[in-house]
Amino acid sequence: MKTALITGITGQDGSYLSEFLISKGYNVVGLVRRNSTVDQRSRLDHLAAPVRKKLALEYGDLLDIPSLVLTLKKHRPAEVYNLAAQSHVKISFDQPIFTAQATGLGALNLLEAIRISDLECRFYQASSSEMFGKAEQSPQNERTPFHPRSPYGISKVFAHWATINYRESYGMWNSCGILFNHESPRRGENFVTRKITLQANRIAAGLADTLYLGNMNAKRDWGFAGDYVEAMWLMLQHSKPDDFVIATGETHSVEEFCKIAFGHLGLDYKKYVKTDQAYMRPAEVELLCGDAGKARAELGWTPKVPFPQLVKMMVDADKAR
Ligand code: NAP
Ligand code: G4F
Repeated sequence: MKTALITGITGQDGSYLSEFLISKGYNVVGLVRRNSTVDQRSRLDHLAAPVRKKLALEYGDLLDIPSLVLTLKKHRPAEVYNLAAQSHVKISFDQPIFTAQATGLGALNLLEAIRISDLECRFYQASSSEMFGKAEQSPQNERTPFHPRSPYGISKVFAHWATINYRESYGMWNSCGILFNHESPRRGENFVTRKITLQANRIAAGLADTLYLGNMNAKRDWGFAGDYVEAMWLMLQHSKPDDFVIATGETHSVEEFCKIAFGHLGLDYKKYVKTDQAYMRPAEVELLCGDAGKARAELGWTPKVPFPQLVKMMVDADKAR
């Protein structure tokens, strides 16, 4: 029975990946930060017994190397998925140093911890389409140059190259998944998709009357998180470590997302959505669209949930809540 370590297990992707790996028979170990409440584990609550027996949580932090070494030595995982990060792009402008430490240096800390522990494992780094930023070409693939536009983006570029450098320098089995935006009913409430599906429901229920957004013209390649965690696992089952773009190949604006979400509740978004400068970014990524041809050809991965279905799934889940 294989053991996998997931950093960032309390996040959106961590919860889907845990479920996925447990369904494949893995024992899953998750790194959790100390918090004044245990609320941050709500995305794992549904993993009740007997599945829960396959899940162990260890206190630790990417900024605390001894906690990483201790966890690695205790569990000797065959696979390590580094999903932990300060992952909010706008907030990275408010906390650039912390973001660089957690999202950038954190990955290097984990790579060093693996090296120090003399652990032979396969390592997955959660790289991001934000690294393309002001992209020179569309769609973006594994050969597209990076032009990050935020402290988050530059931190992910650092972590990405650190992962590749440790592969090239020390022969470590390291793969980077360059994932485009992926969403779900478990998405954090201050990312644009979930912010829209939550507030559209509040408006439909008569509990609110306005949704304030930033740049509604921004376009993203949005897929379903459940599909994307399968790609992470496939990368670590591949015959060699490598880097892959994971995307749907379609791009849609924030405004289009609003139209479908409000429309699904029988509302015209134009009556309720207003722009507010507070949600604009100092530098914006205007358009992302990924070419996942390499993942399709080499991993056999394809996305399953189309865009309108994803939006409706999120609206319905918030309605039920
Ligand atoms: P998320 O919901 O924001 O989860 C982030 C996770 O990282 C949380 O579990 C958080 O713990 C943990 N974390 C933050 N700082 C940490 C630290 N210093 N030490 C240990 N844990 C720490 O993110 P997500 O959407 O699941 O994304 C997973 C990963 O994929 C992230 O690295 C993200 O940058 C990357 N990514 C995401 C997307 C996307 O569209 N979702 C696309 C490309 C790449 P707490 O719960 O304690 O805060
Ligand atoms: O939902 P967002 O905050 O996601 P963003 O910035 O694309 O980042 C997400 O995807 C990345 C992959 O490319 C991940 F690496 C990253 O960790 C994160 O998961 O914003 C999407 C777009 C942006 O252009 C933003 O300016 O929506 C625009 N937007 C417009 N109004 C807004 C808002 N974004 C947020 N969060 N809140 C708004 O009110």
